[in-house]
Amino acid sequence: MKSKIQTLNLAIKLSAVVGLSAVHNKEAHSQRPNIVYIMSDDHGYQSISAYGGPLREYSPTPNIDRIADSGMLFNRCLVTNSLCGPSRATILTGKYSHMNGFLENEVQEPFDGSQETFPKLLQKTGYNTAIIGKWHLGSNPTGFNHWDILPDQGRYYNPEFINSNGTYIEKGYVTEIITEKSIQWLKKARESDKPFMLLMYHKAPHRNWQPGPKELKLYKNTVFPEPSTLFDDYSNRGKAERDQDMTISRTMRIEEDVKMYADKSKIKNTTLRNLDSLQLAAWDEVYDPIINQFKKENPIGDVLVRFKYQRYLQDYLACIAGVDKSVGAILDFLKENGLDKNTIVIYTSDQGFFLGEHGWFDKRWMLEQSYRTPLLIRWPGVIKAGTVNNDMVSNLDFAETFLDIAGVKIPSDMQGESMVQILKGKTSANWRKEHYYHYYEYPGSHMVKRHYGISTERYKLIHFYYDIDEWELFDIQRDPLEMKNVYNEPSYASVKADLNKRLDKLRLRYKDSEASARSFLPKN
Ligand code: SGN
Ligand code: CA
Repeated sequence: MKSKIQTLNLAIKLSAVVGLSAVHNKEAHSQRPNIVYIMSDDHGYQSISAYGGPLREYSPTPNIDRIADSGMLFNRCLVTNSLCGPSRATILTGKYSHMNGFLENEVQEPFDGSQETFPKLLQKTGYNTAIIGKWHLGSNPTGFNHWDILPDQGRYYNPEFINSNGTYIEKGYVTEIITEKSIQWLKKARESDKPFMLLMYHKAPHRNWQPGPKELKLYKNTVFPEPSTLFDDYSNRGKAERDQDMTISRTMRIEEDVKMYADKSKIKNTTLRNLDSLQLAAWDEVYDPIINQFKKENPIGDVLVRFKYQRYLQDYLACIAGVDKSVGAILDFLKENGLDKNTIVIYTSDQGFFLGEHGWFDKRWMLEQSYRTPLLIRWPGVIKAGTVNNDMVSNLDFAETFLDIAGVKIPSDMQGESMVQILKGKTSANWRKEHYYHYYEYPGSHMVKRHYGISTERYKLIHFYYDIDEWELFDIQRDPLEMKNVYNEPSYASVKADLNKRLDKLRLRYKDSEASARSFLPKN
């Protein structure tokens, strides 16, 4: 009700000056579009029903799907470095990690916030800008009229926030809090004549996948289909696949990840310590029966892997259900407040995620599930509703796209491309046909070896370096599950030679090289 009154007030205020029909015209045409960019943390495209995978019947995402229905769904949005901080730094700067200086999360200097970013440029040219949620770049945000962020990874329950006044705690569940804060900010932003740009960055569904109070029970009895590669033995591939530490069987922790806590009296040593007694009671009501059953059955071997996989998906997808509701709340707010027509809504994740494929969770690889991130964009009047796009786009392109949308000059040292022509349904003939990738965080969590590579529509050529020197080539057309390295097969000799040349050219183009990679190696 309140929102309708506000809409009316605004309309009356403006109609006094220009007349009511002109208001609509003014709002639709002369105002630069608002941008609401929603990003979750570790959301694999496999768990968005609009992407059509086998999970869609079990855990639909009706609100994220609304963006696909009214906008464009991207099938090949690729990241430059599949990890939280580096992806966020690339999105802000429009540059690869070696150019913006943020290569990995763990031994990283904070993000250098003095460099050029798209929020700064939007702010300078008249946008009201905000970041709310998980920032994860070490330094405080720059280029925002308003910022209210989680420190580091943030907590699911009763999280701390940091804003320009300092650190404080909010009671409740993080996805709901970030949504509410965003709506409060949008309410103020709509009162101003300035166009706005909001980055709403969710923490969910990041590990350890703690669902919100409203979603706790959602999937507790659901049995999800298993990926065909759940029991991958990594044959036909190299050391990198064999030596990682990210398997459901070995790496996933039975207590903190799967929530089968053996002794609840030790809760102060776990990530459940932040729940208050009511939140904990609601939690126990759901998990205690599962724990009891688990203790009784005491599964081992493959049965235990299957059990862990099911528990993982139940919690992960319940987190997604919370994010999906958040997207719905934002779309509803925009519509109810007459902002939907002139606001571009983007939904994406900082990277993809393994949901049991290759027996894994987590990300980091230039392999499909972590390299490819979901991207859905709604822009009424520009994007044709219900479009599916297969062009090779990248999180490297986001900064330039937003600047282009806002009519702001794009700095010449940004390394992506504006996607505006693609959004208009007019992909240019020389749009990229190959994409460059470089991952650095090793040694580190999950022990995925450093690698860089090139992907084309059909192939991926990957070089693992640092403590090994191994190459892998995947023929995605013949081997979509990426189970067989064909690098040493004679029949691929010419493909390999061609990709090698193109990889060299990409490295030159983006100013990456062995020397630059070496300069980022740990010094000891
Ligand atoms: C934590 C997680 C890892 C995860 C990294 C990076 N471990 O270290 O599983 O890969 O974050 O995630 S946990 O025990 O703390 O959950 S990222 O999204 O920030 O890149
Ligand atoms: Ca992430």
